[in-house]
Amino acid sequence: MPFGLLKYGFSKKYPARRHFAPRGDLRPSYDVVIIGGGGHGLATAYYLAKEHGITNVAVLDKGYIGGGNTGRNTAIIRSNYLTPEGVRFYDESIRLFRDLSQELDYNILYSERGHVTLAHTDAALRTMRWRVEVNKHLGVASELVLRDELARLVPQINLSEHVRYPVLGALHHPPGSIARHDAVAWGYGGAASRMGVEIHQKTTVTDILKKNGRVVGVVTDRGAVACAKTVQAVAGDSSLIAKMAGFRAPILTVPLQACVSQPLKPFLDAIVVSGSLHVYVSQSDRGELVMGGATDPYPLYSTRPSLEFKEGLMAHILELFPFLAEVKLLRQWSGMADMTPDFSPIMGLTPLENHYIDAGWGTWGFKATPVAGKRMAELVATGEVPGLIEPFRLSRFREFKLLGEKGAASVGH
Ligand code: PYC
Repeated sequence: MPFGLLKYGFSKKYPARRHFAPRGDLRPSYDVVIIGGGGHGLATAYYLAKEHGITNVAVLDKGYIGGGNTGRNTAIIRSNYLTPEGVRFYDESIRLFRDLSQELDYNILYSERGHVTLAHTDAALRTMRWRVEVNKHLGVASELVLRDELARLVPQINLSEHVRYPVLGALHHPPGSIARHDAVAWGYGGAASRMGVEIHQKTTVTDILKKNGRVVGVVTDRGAVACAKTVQAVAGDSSLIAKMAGFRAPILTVPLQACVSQPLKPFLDAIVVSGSLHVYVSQSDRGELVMGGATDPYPLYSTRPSLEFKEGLMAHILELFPFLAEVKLLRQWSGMADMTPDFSPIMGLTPLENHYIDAGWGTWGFKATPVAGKRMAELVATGEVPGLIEPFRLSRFREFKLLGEKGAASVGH
């Protein structure tokens, strides 16, 4: 038995480490206030402290860590996007994810499985080819596979030609991975907290104080604090906080539901996606199938799951894996997807000089957590927009420089 385990098990001198220092009073002022204690906000705080030595930072969250969208997704990580800007950005995220457990001294259960996006039509095959070429050009492993190779990669898929949507081929992306989503937030939060960052859970920002086009502080339900800079990283509430800051974000918020089955013996190694059937599924280390489908078809701020979604998703899952018919579901949940017109996120400067935005993640916020945090921290610390996130600037909508990424969505819209 490892010595560490004995030490912690038998001695009162070694209490288990808390994730974060207990919440104290808010200080009168901070160098940086980060609104939103999800993965992105905490990762930004971590890289501010670690790479830029800025530790007079408060992360404010209206709920609890891991309780928002960070814990309400299906934890898929990939970089097989359609636009070169998207591919480069998510590729850096994968590189950071690979070493994250060691970097944070916290096991995020990162597991590289391969990601398979099924094509059921010629049009889908064409888009896959396009993505493969963009990916390979940028050094990202992706390939088009036809039915024989697919049968080898994922032998459990129903490849019959006598079904509604026979599978023609797939985009295979070996780096596709899963991780434990809330552990990513706990890991970043814990490491940031150990470097002096304050994490204030159950602290709601109710206003942003401005003077001469600059932020001077924020008002919270626990009092006002002054600050030199603010970052908003509040998936699901992005338009509301932007409104407080005095500008409009081109975002519509729609619910995205998902569910998890009872644990099963491991049978599915790859992450399997079908855009035509509106299905994505992976098997967690606990054996549960983590499954999701299309966004709800209307904007809404509600995390209430529906029976209609579950019935529709199960019908589609059974077309791919008919042998799952008797499997029971354990849980169902809903997250909020902040959709932009071009399906790419918004990162960088805002009309308020010292207020920075990290928003519009739609259905890919989790997989961007490390890179968004690292590059937002660089922006906040240096005032220079890093090249990797510059294409995602808010002003692109005014400039008609959109970054159409819908063709890379796993989620139906
Ligand atoms: O983009 O891989 C994805 C994804 C899966 C579920 C939500 N987004």
